[in-house]
Amino acid sequence: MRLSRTTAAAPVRIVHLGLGNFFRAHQAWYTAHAPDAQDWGIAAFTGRSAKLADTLSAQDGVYTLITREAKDEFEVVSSISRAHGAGKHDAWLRYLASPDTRVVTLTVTEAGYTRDRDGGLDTTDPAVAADLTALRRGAPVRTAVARLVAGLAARRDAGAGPIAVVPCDNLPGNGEVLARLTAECADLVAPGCAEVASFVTTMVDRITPATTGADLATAEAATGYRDEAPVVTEPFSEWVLSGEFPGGRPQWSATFTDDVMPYERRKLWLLNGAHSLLAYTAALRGHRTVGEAVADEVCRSWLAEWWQEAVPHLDLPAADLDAYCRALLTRFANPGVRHQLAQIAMDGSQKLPARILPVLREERDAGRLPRGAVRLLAGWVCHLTGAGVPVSDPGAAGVRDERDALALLDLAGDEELRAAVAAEANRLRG
Ligand code: CS2
Repeated sequence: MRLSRTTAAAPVRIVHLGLGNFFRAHQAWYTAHAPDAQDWGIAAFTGRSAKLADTLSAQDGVYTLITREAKDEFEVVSSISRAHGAGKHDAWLRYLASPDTRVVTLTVTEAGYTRDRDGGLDTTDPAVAADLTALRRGAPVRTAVARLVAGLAARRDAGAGPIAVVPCDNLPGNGEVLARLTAECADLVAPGCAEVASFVTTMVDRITPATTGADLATAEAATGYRDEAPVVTEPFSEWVLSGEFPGGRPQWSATFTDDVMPYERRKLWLLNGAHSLLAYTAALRGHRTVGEAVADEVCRSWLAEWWQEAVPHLDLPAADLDAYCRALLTRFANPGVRHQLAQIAMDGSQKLPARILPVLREERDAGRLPRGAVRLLAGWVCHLTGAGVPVSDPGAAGVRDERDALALLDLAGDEELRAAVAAEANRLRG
């Protein structure tokens, strides 16, 4: 029997860009669990391929969330009322121009923000340049910022009222980042349209690996129906938000605060930084998943070293941070979540600045050479130069050695750091 919807779909009031596993384990799940879920349906658009939208549409938007630890728990999540492929530009514009829509959420990955080295809109990126031309002609666009600007312009022209824009990617100050990019894009093609948007900054967390064929079989055996797109995730989840929702929002069971930054830095440095460290270094010891890596005491000692460097730069009580790191080790060791190092290794040039640079800079300013950060960078250099998991990072094309790699992070001038990274990379290569 095929999975299908058993309750009426909620009216669409949220539009999402970046329909994928993380969104389905996180924001869609929070929305499904809100006490007013029946009022807040989601229209979710994929970022590129329409495949997942087609698969979900064939089962009325619903899917199975498999929450894994020692055993599996299965639940059907039904907050996605409509799923659309990325190419459905007119549908996107219609939702954005509707007064019923109150919130736009985004999960487009770090690279999806198409920023230049200064954090502004990268107008030299061919996809961005093509979209700017298309926006001037009112033609369909593909990049996230251009899609948002097209939608906001349609909303402003329709007089549909203000809307909250909620980026949910691992970037510090993601609300401010997206506000800047949107304003820069709007200035070029539709001045003033971003005024209808209230940008919300968020920290999001839930470890969500790619789904495997075995997961489909497990879900079918346990539930008795066939789901072509289940999602596996861990029990832990966290969502911290700061900003205004002028048109309302679901009663999400999340943390609302004035300042997301302390949570964001804690998560980006301690969790994501640790992930990247393992993705590049543990792979050199033959491991393929985060779970395998943390079963190796050498890798655990590398994590401890990085955490010891990062923790003193965080503005949260030391005991809480200690507990946070211990909990991370348990989360990383979760036997049910087979999180591939290759998945985490992708797009390092976009991910590493948020994950290690603030700590590294402060350590260097204090005259120290932090070994954990050096090891992470050395692992990344090994990865980019052919050791470890395969490279998938358009932003790091053409890197030949540690000089090229460090230049991507604006660290090229630090000769002492370069030498340390080169020496460590040699050690890691064995
Ligand atoms: C990971 C994140 O792929 C990656 O880069 O570090 O996706 C991580 O699993 C999530 O941020 C956890 O919330």
